[in-house]
Amino acid sequence: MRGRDVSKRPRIEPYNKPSGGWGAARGVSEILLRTGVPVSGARVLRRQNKPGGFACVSCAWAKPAKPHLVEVCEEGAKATAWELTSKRVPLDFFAQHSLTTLESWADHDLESLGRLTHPLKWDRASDKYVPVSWDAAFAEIGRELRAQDPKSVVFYICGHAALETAYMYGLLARMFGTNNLPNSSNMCHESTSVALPESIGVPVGTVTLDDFPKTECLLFFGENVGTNAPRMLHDLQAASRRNVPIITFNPIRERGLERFQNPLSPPQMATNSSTRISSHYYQVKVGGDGPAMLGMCKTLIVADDAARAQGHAPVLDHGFIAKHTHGFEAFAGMVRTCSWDVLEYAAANATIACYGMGLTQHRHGVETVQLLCNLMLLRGNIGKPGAGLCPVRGHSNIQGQRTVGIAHKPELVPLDKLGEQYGFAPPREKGYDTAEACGAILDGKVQAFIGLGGNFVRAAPDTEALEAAWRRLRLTVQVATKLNRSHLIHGEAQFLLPCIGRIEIDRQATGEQVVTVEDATSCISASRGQSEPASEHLLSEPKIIAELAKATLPVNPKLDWDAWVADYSRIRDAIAVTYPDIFHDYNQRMWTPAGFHRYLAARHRKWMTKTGKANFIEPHSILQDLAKPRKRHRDRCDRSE
Ligand SMILES: Nc1nc2c(c(=O)[nH]1)N[C@H]1C(S)=C(S)[C@@H](COP(=O)(O)OP(=O)(O)OC[C@H]3O[C@@H](n4cnc5c(=O)[nH]c(N)nc54)[C@H](O)[C@@H]3O)O[C@H]1N2
Ligand SMILES: Nc1nc2c(c(=O)[nH]1)N[C@H]1C(S)=C(S)[C@@H](COP(=O)(O)OP(=O)(O)OC[C@H]3O[C@@H](n4cnc5c(=O)[nH]c(N)nc54)[C@H](O)[C@@H]3O)O[C@H]1N2
Ligand SMILES: [Mo]
Repeated sequence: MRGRDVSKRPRIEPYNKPSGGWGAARGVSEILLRTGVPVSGARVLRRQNKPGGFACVSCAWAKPAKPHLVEVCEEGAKATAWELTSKRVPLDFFAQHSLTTLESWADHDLESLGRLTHPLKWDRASDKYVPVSWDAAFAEIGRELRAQDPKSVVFYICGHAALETAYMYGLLARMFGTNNLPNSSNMCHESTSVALPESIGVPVGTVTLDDFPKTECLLFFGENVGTNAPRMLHDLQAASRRNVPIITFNPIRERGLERFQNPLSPPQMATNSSTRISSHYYQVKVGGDGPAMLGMCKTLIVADDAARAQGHAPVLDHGFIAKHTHGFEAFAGMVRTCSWDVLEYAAANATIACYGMGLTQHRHGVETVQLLCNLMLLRGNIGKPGAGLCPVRGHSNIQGQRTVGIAHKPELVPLDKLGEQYGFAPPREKGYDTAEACGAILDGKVQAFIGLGGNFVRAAPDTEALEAAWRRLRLTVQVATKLNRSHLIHGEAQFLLPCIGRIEIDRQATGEQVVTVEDATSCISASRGQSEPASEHLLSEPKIIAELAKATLPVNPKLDWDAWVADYSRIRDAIAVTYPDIFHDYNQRMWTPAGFHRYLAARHRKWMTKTGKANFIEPHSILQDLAKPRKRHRDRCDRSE
C-alpha cells in the first residue's frame, strides 16, 4: 500500500451545479460504500443530530427542535462515514512502515487507512510504532510529566471533544500547574472571542435558530456555507423563499452561496430545480470587508441625517442607540468625514449578520468584527427577534470548550471557584495560545506536548520550522481516532493513544454514557453514541484523561476521577457546581430538544461591557490602512490570529 505523493498538485475542475441536490445524494452513497458502511451507516445517519441521537462531528451548526427526517448534510454524512469506516490500521502496518517513510504520505491517505486500534509507542531503534499496554503508557507518561516544570508542558485540545472531556482536560492542566491550553479556536474564531466582549459583552453570537424565520435581511461575510456548515442552507433556503434579501460579501463566487438544491425536497430533486441563496453578491477584495462595512455605515448615517433634515422617519434606531450604546457620536463623526464609494444597502427591521474565516482570519479580524457590530448597532439589530450576530463556528464543540474552561487567559476561567471546589491553588499566570505555543516550541521553552485530537503541526502555521523543533521535545502524546501527520513527527518519547469517537457507544461501569456539546447558537444538548467502537482496545477520552491525571497528579480527596469515568452525569454535576448560572439542572436540561440555550446578556440588551452599554468601537487600523492606498487590501494574516 502506498500513500499519495504530497508533492503532487491537486486537480481542480469547474463545478456548475447547485450545492446539495443529486451531487450530494451521490456523494453520500459513494462515501458510505467506499468506507464499507452502507447499511449500518445509513441507520446511524438517521440518528444524527436528533434528540436521543448523536451530534454530528463535522460542524457546529445548530440542530432544529423538530428535525428533518434525516438531519444531515453531505459533509456531515461523510464525517460520520469517515469515523465509522470499516477500515482499521492493522498493527502489522506499523511493523512494515517506519515513521520516516510515512512522512511522504498525504494527510488524506493517512486518515484513509482507517481507525487506530491499539495504543502505540514510538520505538527509537526501528523508527516504528510498537504496541504498548495502556497501563505502561500511562505510567511512563505520568513519570515523564512529573519530571517537567508545568510551564514547559502544553495541553492542546481540538474542538471535537465534548464538554465533559474539555472540563476534565482543563482541570488536569491546571491541577498540574499550567494554563497552557491552546485550542483550535485560537486558529479560527479567536477574533470573535476578543472583539465581541468589548463591543457587546458576550464572546459568542446572539442569534438562535428561531431568529431565522423572523429575520428580514441576512448579511453573509466570508463563510463558505455549502462546504463548511451545509445544514445552515436549510435556514437560508427558507429565508430566500420568503424573499428575504441575502447579501453576500466574498471574493469568490461560492456555489453554496449562490444556489441550493435541497436533497430532502422530492419536488426539487424530481425537477432538478434549486433555490437562489444570495440575492446580492459582492465580490469584495480580500480584506475589503472593513471598507465595505464603513461604506454601509456611512450610507446609513448620511441617509439618516438627510431624512431627519427633511422631517422624514429616521433611518437609524435612535431610541436603541441612546438607551443601549456608547460612542455613537464619535463613530458617526468619524464616518461622516470619510469619503469613499458607498454600497447599496437594503434597510430591514431585523437583520442577521453571519460570518466566518473570511473575516476572522484577517490581520484586522478583531476590528472588522467590531465594525460589523457597529453596523448592526446603528439599526438596533442586536437583542431583538430576527436580528443579531451569527459567527458560524467550526468544530462541533469548539464554542463549548471555552464555556467549560479551555482558555489560556486566566481571567476567562473561574479560578477561585475551581480552587475551592477541588482544594488546590490554580496557576494564575497566562498560558500559551496556539501561536505562542508554536513560538515557545521553536524557542525550546516547551518540553512536552499533549494533544487531545487535532493535527497540530499541520494546522499551525510554519509547519516546516515547527516539525524541526518538535523533534527536540522530550515527550509528545497524541490522543486520536485516525492517523495524521502530527502523529509521525515525534519527540524523544512519543505515544499515540486511540480513543472512541462520539458516534460510538461509550460503555463504562454504570452503563452506556452520554456526552454534551454546545453548538454555534449556544444551545447545549446530549449526544449518545450509536455504533460499536472501532476496536475493543479503545478507551474513551474521559477515561484517558482520568488515567493521565491519576498517573501524574497526587491523590486528591475532593476529586474521584474513577467515579467520574464510571458515570459521566457526575462530571456534569461538577460542571454545574463550577458554572451554576449556565449549567444548573444540567442532567435534565441536556435532553431539551435542540438543546437548552445558555443565557446571553446581549440577547436581552444587557451589556456586560466596561461602559455598561454596547460600544461603537472605532476601527483605527482599518482607517490607517485605507490611508495607504496601494497596499491596503493585501495583508492576510497567517492562520494563527
Ligand atoms: N466538512 C467540513 N466542515 C467543516 C470543517 C471541516 O474540516 N470539514 N471545519 C470546520 C471548521 S474548524 C471551521 S473554522 C469552519 C470554516 O468555515 P468557513 O468560515 O467557511 O472558512 P473557509 O473554508 O476558510 O472559507 C472562508 C470563505 O471566506 C472567503 N474569503 C476569503 N477571504 C475573504 C475576505 O477577505 N473577505 C470576505 N468577505 N470573504 C473572504 C473565501 O472565499 C471562503 O468562501 O468549517 C467547519 N466545517
Ligand atoms: N492549512 C490550513 N490550516 C488550518 C486551517 C485550514 O483550513 N488550512 N484551518 C484552521 C482552523 S479553522 C482550525 S479550527 C484548525 C483545526 O486544527 P485541528 O483541530 O488541530 O485539526 P483537525 O484537522 O480538525 O484534526 C483532525 C484530527 O483529529 C483527530 N480526531 C477526529 N475525531 C476525533 C475525536 O473524536 N477524538 C480525538 N481525540 N481525535 C479526533 C483525527 O486524528 C484527525 O486526524 O486548523 C487551522 N489551520
Ligand atoms: Mo476552525
